[in-house]
Amino acid sequence: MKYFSVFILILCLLPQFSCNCDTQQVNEIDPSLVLWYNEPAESWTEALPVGNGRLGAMVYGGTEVETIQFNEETLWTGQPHDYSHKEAYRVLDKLRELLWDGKQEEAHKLGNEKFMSEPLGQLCYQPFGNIILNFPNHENVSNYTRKLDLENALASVSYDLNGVNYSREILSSEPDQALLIQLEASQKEALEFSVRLDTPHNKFDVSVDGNVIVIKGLANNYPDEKVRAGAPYPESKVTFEARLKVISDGELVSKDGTIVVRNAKSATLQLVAGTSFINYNDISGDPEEKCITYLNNLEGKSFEDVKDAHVADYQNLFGRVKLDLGKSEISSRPTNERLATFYADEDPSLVALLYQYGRYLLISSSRKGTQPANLQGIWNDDITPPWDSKYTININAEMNYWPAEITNLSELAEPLFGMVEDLSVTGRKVAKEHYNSDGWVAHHNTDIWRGAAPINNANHGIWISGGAWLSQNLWWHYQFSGDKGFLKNRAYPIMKEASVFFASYLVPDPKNPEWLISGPSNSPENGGLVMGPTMDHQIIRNLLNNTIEAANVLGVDADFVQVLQEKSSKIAPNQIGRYGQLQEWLEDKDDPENEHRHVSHLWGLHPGNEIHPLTTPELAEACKVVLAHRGDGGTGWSRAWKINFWARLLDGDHSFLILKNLMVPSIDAKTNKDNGGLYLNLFDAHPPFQIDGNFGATSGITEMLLQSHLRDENGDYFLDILPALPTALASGEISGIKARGGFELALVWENGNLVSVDVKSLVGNKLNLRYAGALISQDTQIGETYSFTNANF
Ligand code: FUC
Repeated sequence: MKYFSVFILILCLLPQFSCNCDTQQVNEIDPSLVLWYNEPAESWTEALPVGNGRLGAMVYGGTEVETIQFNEETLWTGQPHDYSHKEAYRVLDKLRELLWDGKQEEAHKLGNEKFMSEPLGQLCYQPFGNIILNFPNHENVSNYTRKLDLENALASVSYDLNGVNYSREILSSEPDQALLIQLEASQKEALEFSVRLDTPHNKFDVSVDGNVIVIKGLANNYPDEKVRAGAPYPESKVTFEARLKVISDGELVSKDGTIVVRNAKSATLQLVAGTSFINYNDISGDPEEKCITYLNNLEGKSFEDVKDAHVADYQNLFGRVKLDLGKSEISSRPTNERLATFYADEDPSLVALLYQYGRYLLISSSRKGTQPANLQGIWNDDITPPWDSKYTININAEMNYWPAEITNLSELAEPLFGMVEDLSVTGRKVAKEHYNSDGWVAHHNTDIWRGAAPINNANHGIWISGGAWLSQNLWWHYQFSGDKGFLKNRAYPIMKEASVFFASYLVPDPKNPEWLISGPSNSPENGGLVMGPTMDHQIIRNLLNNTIEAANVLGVDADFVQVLQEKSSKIAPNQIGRYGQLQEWLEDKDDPENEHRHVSHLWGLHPGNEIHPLTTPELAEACKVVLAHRGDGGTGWSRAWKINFWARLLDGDHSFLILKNLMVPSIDAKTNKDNGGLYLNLFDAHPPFQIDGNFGATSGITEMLLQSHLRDENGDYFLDILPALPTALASGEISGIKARGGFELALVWENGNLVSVDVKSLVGNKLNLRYAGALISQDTQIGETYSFTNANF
């Protein structure tokens, strides 16, 4: 089948040949909105993801055996737990002294003995199970395609066998909280298959009740082989249940937990699932009751009913941003073939596809009321997932939400805000026990139980900026929406309490006593425990300044504002070292050979806003030196971050070069080695799969087209249009992207030049539109759109 299809496709692409086999179907595909393949997935990272924020699935598209691996986002090992280490603060001063005395190893030892989370690690996210469909004798099929349609959030499979077309559509509906699979044959009574459920957990039970398969069980304990020495890991207490209902015009027979469907033309499978999780502190929910409620809600609804509601709900989010970067004949090839040659052909519609895929993945993994997208979004088939598939908050979880505001998916950040609110509670305990301080603090990782204490090892776990960094997302939400209610009731209380912590935590630097510094902490995962890593200072400065501004907007806490102003102004400044590099630490000790994946000290360039080629040209140059040292590669998320860095440095071509470095097939076809890049389903590879790189890429492409993080002397934002347009994306259009100050933009550009820009004012702020060095400033009215052409600049 494989070679036949490729052959036909090659013929169809040659202008002198035309065939009406696959061509019509292929031509109908918008290459910037559809992933498609002419073979089933062989591995999990070839399968196609669907999700409703809570319930995710990976569709393999097999013909004889179809596996749909699924997840429910609250199925984690463990149970509610307080990770703080009682009275750890007793060694805090000693840790600082050791570091000041240059005794880092002793500091690590003491930190590991007396300062770490209990237990030493956090818990992990779990797979739920598999829907397994068997289609007897569906071997030598023809005209096979499987697709993921990003415009409608639908996965589908279609093939022919013995003159019959077999198709299926799979969706995960948010309005109906269910995964649906619709199976169709083009002829009466031609559809025959069996369906069953399984799960990788040890304790479970499967039964069939009429046309419903029921699976229930208990989450496995945290995997033994990953347990770290020290305090025991909490036992798993989360229970789960899934129900799969089969509705068909054919005959249904059940046996041994399997339902067989025969002589059918169509069948609808409805999967619902739930766990006992209610919130990080409460797992007293009833999964059976949840499943029954979900299934009752589906009663009387056809697949088309559910699909219509699903598509309408999804498009309300997805349809807000349209991106057209142009396409060519090669764009119509299957996604795996496009990826294989992208580095050479730079097909711009594949860039648009990756961009929209990031938005699709965020919509599918983060909805109001759900958990935030974890390291793998919601998609995980592994009982021992990489890094536990939890939340690393020294870059990864924040990166997941970089596209939310700028790509007009603002409400999808809500789960992150919810997590930060929880962390401000658990982190208050950690501030008390570990620092004898008020306010709240979170270290470099968290899990569904909202662990906030330092984990793993003192050398990277003791890092105090997790909560401060996460607070930036709440501030952004205000900057983009102008929503003062949100600022007052949600963002400010969090930011204020995080600032309360830092107001007492910062200490004078013995060498420069007028400077306040952070520590013990580390520059994420590079160089071990230190006093005064640059990144901490940039993040804390950002937090304190945002908190000051928020208090002023709200007209509250004048005295506290004064304290913060004084603290903020004393935080150690960015420094340029002997190679002209921005220093990662207080001391000038950077190693130009070090290609470490974290480029933490460029935080002030992105996602911060204190370094910019226009306002701080020397520091911007120093960032370029750092990027030259670190190189153009790195893990998936590291490449994604560098796309954003270079866009912020206004170098579109370098930004695009890194995008190309990210858009390579992760697995080398010859050696089978996994080098990082993209898997065939366009999931980003750390390696292994980690979703942050997808979200970071979508953010980086947006930063090439629009930036809004600089402000004039009155605090109004500059909207920089096409600030880092790559040569390879010389012509295109985008609509629906957002800027700080409450603006929605549509841009058209051609041959590297702006053609037109429409700006809708959503809040009524002053507009400062900048393009190619020229500035247009004017007042705006809420709801009005202002249009400009190139000639206006
Ligand atoms: C941080 C990174 C790793 C990985 C992990 C999940 O620890 O340094 O590269 O992304 O998070």
